[in-house]
Amino acid sequence: MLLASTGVLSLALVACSSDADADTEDADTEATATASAEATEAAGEAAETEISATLSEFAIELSAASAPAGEVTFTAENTGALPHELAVIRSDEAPDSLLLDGAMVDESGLDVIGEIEEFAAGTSDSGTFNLEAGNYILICNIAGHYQGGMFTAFVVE
Ligand SMILES: [Cu+2]
Repeated sequence: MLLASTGVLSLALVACSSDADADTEDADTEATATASAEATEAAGEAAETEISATLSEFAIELSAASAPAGEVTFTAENTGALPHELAVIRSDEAPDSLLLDGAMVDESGLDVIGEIEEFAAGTSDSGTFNLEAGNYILICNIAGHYQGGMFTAFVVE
């Protein structure tokens, strides 16, 4: 009887001490993560931002209208019935005032940073662009889609 009680007591002590170890490890991990975030800020490294874009007929909706300068990843979901694309253009023009060439925006005089090329309805695609501070316009430049309303402003600060 006495031996059995001692055994239970020992087990309880072991359990306690292993809990304590686990807590200490958690605290260490948090401290490391915090220090790392502070080091990144201190070094002035470029931010990495993720923005969700929803493409449909005929609109582009973003999860945020701005981002800090740096790497911006747009994850675009095509919720429409047609293929769509997402082009990133640096421009101070109003989003609805780009010059047309037929049924498409004339990209020849524009600062096109890059694009997520045409992808099918019901699918998603993503693209990462290194964006400097400035004004941007995101468009879908499939014939007729810009005129339909597939444009939106985006600001990089
Ligand atoms: Cu489109």
